[in-house]
Amino acid sequence: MDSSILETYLDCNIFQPTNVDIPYIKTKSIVSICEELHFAILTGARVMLYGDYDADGLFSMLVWKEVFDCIGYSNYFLYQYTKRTHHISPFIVQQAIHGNAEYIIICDTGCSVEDQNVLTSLKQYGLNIIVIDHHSSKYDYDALQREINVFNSFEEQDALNGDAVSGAYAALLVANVLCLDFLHKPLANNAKCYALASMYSDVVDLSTKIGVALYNNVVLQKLSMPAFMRAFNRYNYRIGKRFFQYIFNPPINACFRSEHFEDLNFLLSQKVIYKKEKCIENILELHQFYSKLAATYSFKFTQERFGNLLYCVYNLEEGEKFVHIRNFSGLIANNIASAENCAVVVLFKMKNNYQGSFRDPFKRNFLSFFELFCNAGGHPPAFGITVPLDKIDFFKKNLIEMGARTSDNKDEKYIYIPSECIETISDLQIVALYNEYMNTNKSVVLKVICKKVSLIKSTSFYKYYNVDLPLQVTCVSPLMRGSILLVEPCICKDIQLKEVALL
Ligand SMILES: [Mn+2]
Repeated sequence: MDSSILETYLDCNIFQPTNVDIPYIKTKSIVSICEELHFAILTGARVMLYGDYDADGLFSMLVWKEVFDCIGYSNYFLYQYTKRTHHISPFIVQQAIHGNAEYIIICDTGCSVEDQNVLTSLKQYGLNIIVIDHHSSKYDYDALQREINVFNSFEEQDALNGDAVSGAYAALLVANVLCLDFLHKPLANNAKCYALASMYSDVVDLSTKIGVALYNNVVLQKLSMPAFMRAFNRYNYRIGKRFFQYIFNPPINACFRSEHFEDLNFLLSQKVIYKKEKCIENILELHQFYSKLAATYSFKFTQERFGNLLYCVYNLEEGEKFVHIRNFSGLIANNIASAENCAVVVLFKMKNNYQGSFRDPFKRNFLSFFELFCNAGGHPPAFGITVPLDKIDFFKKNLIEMGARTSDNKDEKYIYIPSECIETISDLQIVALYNEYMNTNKSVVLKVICKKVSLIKSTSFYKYYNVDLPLQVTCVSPLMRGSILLVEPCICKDIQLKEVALL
């Protein structure tokens, strides 16, 4: 790719070399898991799959399902989601026994102190346990490795060049060694699609070497979607950031946050998934319902402004009709943050504590500050918070200080490129691809001053304009000559230029 003007704006190293192979990483722990699974497969043992209660956990489970389907191994079953937790659910024990499991692959959880009881009882029933996780934990990893077969990509990040991966990608790395070295069969393409989906759902930086390799493998090779994924793809998007961030991941998240598992469990039990499936319809409606509910709740919070920080609280009564709204604090914080254009703390006051989320639209690192005075975990500009009832004054005192020090946003939300830099479709392609990798960093937008504008067509959602760029601009707001516009090159069906803001 040669575009010298773009090189001055973008870190073009990300494109070089064109890296499309799923990394082949063979740690001692991965090899011993593969030996165990290889033996299970050779002896026809019954395998149970378990994933954490979130999109990444589900996708981890589906990585293994797809790997087994692809090699023609059918003696396995999936955990049925029951009651939400982020440690291994105690319900795993009865399901394992009831399903006659001999092996269990536990994904996206399992390494923490709180998991040890369940692991012990599984062992007492004679089950062979495999844990694949990517979370840091206070439990001693060496000790855990002596007790069970475990690969934790966070603990073993040196083998991954220091880069982070999602739970499902960690599962894929293990499956890759299993398929290449032990089974001598190709790694399921569908499994790669789920691993990629999880990098977006778990907000793990995709612009790393290992991340770019997965993206390229799936997207540049134009892999087709697994049926379960395709069932959600009503607007025929291509696999990419937009599809995962707007179409596929949000309804899946809604199932977990609303703790509504009936439709999801049903779909997971099906051999064939039809596009017009009623359960898909239900999940999409559930998502719509909770998006609207979150938007409504956004106005119910009392707001206090500390400098450039907004502090929002809502008292969740015990008889509250929609108790699960407490799991949507991230969505509410997003709503408020984008309306107010500032960093936001959103807290639900509950019976025993406050819990909620922090969001910064400018993607600054606030997590390390919050960790100093409260229980916070997640990603630097987007994380969850819990505060005990009696610590709220201390928490507020810290917010006030932080607010006073938080600068007005000299920091920009995007990387801006003047639209004159874009001459050809291939320039746009470079920017669009760059944006695909940027799931945790700022994306690139073109600043367009409309010297000429002509409306091409208009639908109920969008207007399409010609504005002196190699592609039409998709816009919600009306444009006229002299309008100043920010547009983001992205990939939905093809490359598109989507309006970000009308200045
Ligand atoms: Mn995860």
